[in-house]
Amino acid sequence: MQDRTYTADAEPGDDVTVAGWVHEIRDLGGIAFLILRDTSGKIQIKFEKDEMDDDLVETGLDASRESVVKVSGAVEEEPRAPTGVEVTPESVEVVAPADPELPLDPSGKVDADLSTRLDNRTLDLRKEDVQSVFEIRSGVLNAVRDQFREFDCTEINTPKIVATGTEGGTELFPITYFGEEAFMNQSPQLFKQLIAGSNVERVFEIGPIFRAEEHNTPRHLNEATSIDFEGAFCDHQDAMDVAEGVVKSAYEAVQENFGDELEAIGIADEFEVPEGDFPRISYEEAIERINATGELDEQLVWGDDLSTPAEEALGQDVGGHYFITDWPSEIKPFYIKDHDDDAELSTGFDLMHPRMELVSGGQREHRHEKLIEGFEQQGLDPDQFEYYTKMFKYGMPPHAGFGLGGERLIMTLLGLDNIREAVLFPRDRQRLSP
Ligand code: ATP
Ligand code: AMO
Repeated sequence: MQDRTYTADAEPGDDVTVAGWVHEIRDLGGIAFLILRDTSGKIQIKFEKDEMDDDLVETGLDASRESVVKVSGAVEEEPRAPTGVEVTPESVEVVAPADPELPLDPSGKVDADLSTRLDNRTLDLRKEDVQSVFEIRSGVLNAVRDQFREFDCTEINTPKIVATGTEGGTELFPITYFGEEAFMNQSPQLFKQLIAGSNVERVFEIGPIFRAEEHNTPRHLNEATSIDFEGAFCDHQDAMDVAEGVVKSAYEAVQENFGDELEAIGIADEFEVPEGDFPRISYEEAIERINATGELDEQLVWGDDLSTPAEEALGQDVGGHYFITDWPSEIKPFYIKDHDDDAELSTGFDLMHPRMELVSGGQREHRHEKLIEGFEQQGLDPDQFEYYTKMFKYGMPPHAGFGLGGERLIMTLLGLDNIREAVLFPRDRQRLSP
């Protein structure tokens, strides 16, 4: 609409046409107000019943909440109006009426449960706090892209329909691909390595990953957004530097550009950009510290994975973002390289937020024979991965990388309780539509 003015741009003295949703109608008798809402904010439309055309007053005041209306008129200063200005209408048109029975209240006065919100996402997104989450999500992905470009990375896109899994055989969604068994990809892992081994050298991808996890938790999705990095001639320390830079860039961008949105979400006062270097704690030290908290029923021993209570205990102890490094080789995947001087210790790392894991990464095994050995040790058939392993015969440089869960980044950054709040249309055990 070329002739349309955003409500936020309406200045006293302007003649404007504004269009948006009926947020609220307040009828005080002789005078009534329609609060019109658009993407930029809200504006008050004033109806003086005795002084205005009856049809115009009726059209405006009979419009049901959430109907789309278009109003033309003059903007005037009015200190009592919520934004300090109001429009005296010359014409009012109902562009799209709304059924008065709304499944949820976009004004936010009546709370709806998450399931109702997700079933009616269009209405849910009309709430300022919900819209703000997704404005911030978009801004975070922009900041992350900019940060990767600063690190000389090329953005890539890899296939999501694949022949083999990489992150543990039980979490694959099988599909039929022209009569053959195929899967939805769990991670761009093997593809990003294949590209980092070319002249492209440093790559990143922001794309969907699919995990057929049966469980229903506040921090797992069946379709998530993975922010992946892979760099040739990088080791695990370099990859940790990149992961730290990317996470910090997200916080900095939000601090710099999204003050109003933080306000709308109600966290402007407590939002902080993480300061200083993220501590790098070895797995060995991590389990000692967790055991020392006394929070767990059973003491952890070398080789144990960290349970959610263990992660939480350590998160509280550390109090900010931190890395866990030097994991036991046996609990990291085949593509993670072991330390040269100790085959029991891997170069794998996780980047943790006090609430949960955000990132996994490590240096990769780039030596062909060792890679094949790693497959066999993990009970995988290297023949199935020949498309990948054979490229390691033609000059595969040392390389390292990581995967960062996009929704976990947003969820922890904004203090959201449930990861589903960070996705427009989440896929979980119970939810396949919308
Ligand atoms: P990654 O995929 O790298 O392992 P993650 O955070 O998804 O990252 P998981 O191994 O899936 O890690 O799970 C980590 C922890 O999450 C588990 O040790 C467990 O404590 C917790 N967890 C997993 N499934 C469930 C579940 N169904 N209910 C509660 N907690 C769970
Ligand atoms: P990993 O399996 O740890 O590692 O995944 C990386 C990060 O992705 C996020 N994530 C999820 N987020 C929401 N729901 C899920 N079901 C889910 N699963 C994973 C987490 C996790 O830390 N290929 C390796 C990465 C690498 O080494 O480069 C990988 O996929 O934030």
